[in-house]
Amino acid sequence: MALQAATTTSFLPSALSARKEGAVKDSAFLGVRLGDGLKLETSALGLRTKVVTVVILLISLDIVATKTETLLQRVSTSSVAIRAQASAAAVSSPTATPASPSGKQTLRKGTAVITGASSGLGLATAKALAETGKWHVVMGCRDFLKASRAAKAAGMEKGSYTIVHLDLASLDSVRQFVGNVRRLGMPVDVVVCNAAVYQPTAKQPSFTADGFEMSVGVNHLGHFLLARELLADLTSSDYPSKRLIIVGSITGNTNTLAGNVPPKANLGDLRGLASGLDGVSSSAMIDGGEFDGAKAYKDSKVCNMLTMQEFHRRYHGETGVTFASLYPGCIATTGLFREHVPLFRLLFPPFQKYITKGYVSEEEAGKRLAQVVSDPSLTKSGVYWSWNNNSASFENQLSEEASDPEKAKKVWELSEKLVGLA
Ligand code: NDP
Ligand code: PMR
Repeated sequence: MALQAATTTSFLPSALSARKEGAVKDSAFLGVRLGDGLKLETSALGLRTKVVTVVILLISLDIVATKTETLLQRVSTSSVAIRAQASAAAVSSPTATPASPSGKQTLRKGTAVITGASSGLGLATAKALAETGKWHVVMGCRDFLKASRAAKAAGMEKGSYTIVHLDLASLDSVRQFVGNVRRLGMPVDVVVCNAAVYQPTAKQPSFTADGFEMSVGVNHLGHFLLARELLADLTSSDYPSKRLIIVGSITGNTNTLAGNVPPKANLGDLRGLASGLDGVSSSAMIDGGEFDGAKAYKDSKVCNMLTMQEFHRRYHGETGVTFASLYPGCIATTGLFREHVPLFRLLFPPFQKYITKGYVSEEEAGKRLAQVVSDPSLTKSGVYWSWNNNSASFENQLSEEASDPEKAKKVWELSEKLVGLA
């Protein structure tokens, strides 16, 4: 059920939300007020010492992590010229469901395109939707074999999904993906922009095939082009509730405690984005500052949430498509944290489970995103959904920056130029 945030402060999860940007000035961590309307509630006051130790550990880890040379693979501009190939498997074209004995035509199977469906939230959502028997899932993935194994391991029925190659780190690949999806001959009823990379330990930026800093290139610009291209397909779908969903996050919202953990998201005056984020003639960061992998991720999430709203303003009236974003909860076990130091990966899930209480399993998060895809009560457009501790959805409030219409317009226009749409 959808609940309005305005009436449900007490429904907010421990994943804290605040009404006003200025409400976090006097923030402190545990069991104390963080200014008007922003409070971290924890019943673990007796555990204060342990809690403080874990917090200090996490903070130190983060500092250590940012100071540690990343050992992980760097993707150089030249090495990412991966050609997209249509790798469709198990195609089953959804058709209109025959009339029921009562003579009423029931809803045909919907088709949902989900990017990054080879693990974590994307896979859990694909599984949740496929299991209903009401959805065919097109899984847009960069690693076909991984996606295929993941779908099988998740128990997804052959015929309930199609894997199509998509590397969001290449605009060519995005365009080919769109062509390949069209060639499947299925309608496109829902698109979920879910894939993401997070590079908190990277000392230096890495770049997409088109020369954009990787986090913003994949999480925002690749999806921006994909969503713009597939909007035409959504518009022409005859499905009763067509939706475009762009996954956001609490950490991009500075009206929350999580969003105030440094480095904070801040797009500044967009000078880096305006110059192409190439790290050569311009900074690799949207605000034009020094490269910081964690900030680049959070900035990309702000772009995701702004883009959803700009889509809503420009196209909801004309197309009837519902545009939405969400924070599914802290899914602390996913591959998103693969580049973080091992100790962080060990401590982060219990920290989120027992201290912030913001933790959700991949399965639960998948059900939440599946709700945004298909629940008849979540048809409102322009909304950023969150869930309270009873797993009830509510319309959440975005930070000042993540809901700034002027910034959304500028991000849109600059992104259009970068991906070759303007
Ligand atoms: P995962 O790392 O498990 O999933 C990310 C997916 O994105 C993977 O399938 C990955 O593919 C794919 N991907 C990465 N780079 C590319 C690329 N260049 N082209 C195509 N696909 C790519 O992380 P999560 O499931 O946690 O993240 C999913 C979404 O949820 C993200 O948008 C994230 O920002 C958001 N989110 C996550 C939260 C969390 O606590 N985990 C909280 C709030 C939001 P591959 O399998 O090949 O690596
Ligand atoms: Mg957080 C209610 C408190 C809360 C919530 C819901 C999250 C979610 N985090 C919270 C609080 C804190 N975090 C506090 C108090 C700290 C300091 C100890 C803290 C630290 C922290 C780190 C170092 N948190 C992190 C990191 C990461 O590297 C993660 C990140 O920022 O990824 C971008 C992260 C996250 N915390 C969350 C969520 C959902 C994330 C990761 C995923 C994301 O936003 O997509």
